[in-house]
Amino acid sequence: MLKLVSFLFVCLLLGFSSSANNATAASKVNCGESFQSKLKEILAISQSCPTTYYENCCQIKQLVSTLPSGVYSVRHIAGLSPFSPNVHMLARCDMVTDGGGWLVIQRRLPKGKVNFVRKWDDYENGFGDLEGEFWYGLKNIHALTSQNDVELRIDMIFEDDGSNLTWTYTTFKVDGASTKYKLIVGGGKGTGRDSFAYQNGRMFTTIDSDNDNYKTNCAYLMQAGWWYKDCYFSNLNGPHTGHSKYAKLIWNDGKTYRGVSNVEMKIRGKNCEVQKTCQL
Ligand SMILES: [Ca+2]
Repeated sequence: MLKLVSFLFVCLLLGFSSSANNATAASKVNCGESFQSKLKEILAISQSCPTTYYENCCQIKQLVSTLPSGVYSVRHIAGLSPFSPNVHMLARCDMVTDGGGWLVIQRRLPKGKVNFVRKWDDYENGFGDLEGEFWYGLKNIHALTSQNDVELRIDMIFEDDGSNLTWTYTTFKVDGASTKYKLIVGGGKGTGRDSFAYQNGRMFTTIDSDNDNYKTNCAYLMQAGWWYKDCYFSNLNGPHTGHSKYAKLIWNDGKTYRGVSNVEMKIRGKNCEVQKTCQL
């Protein structure tokens, strides 16, 4: 009985925090210390309440600006996937970079152990570990980019000298299954060659679904799934250790192909305002 009462209490609080969880209500949030601490507790157990969710990483960031990057529950967007164990969707949120509120759709870490040489079904539904390396799934990325106008940010670290590179895009959409999840990307800003926009307009290709322009299958040649043309200037799902110079995790900076150790691809709604409404 006590368990039930506390469950209902938490759900009630969740309902409150959720209803307050939008851009207009964010400024009314009570920023008292006890509320903040209760909110953190609520976020941690939010999966217990089947009817409440946070829309996206931006809204969580707006609610409590000091929450760290990590895995949170967000709105259920595209049916069952490895990242939606129940009615909630799990997502990795970057709460720090450029004001935070980013939902991470792809992540690679140095010497990561997740196999990215996968077939169509895996790339469609998503795979990996949100605490480590993962691909969020074409279905999910399509849903997220068709519900809302988003910007895309790609942060990379190069293997050779540990330097950073960031590219941002004002247009990013992944079309639906009927077009093989065609990539629509534009408005790139960064340094050197825009090696992601080169793939603009291309369909997704995996080792078992060849939708690229090349005479054979680029995914098989380059050991990943990607929006290959004939074939690429970027291969961010490639293996850390490739069987050739090009069949690996790589980015062309305008001068040469460079191995990449870390990547995060992340999206944020253009209407996301991440001004700090609450401070602990
Ligand atoms: Ca081909």
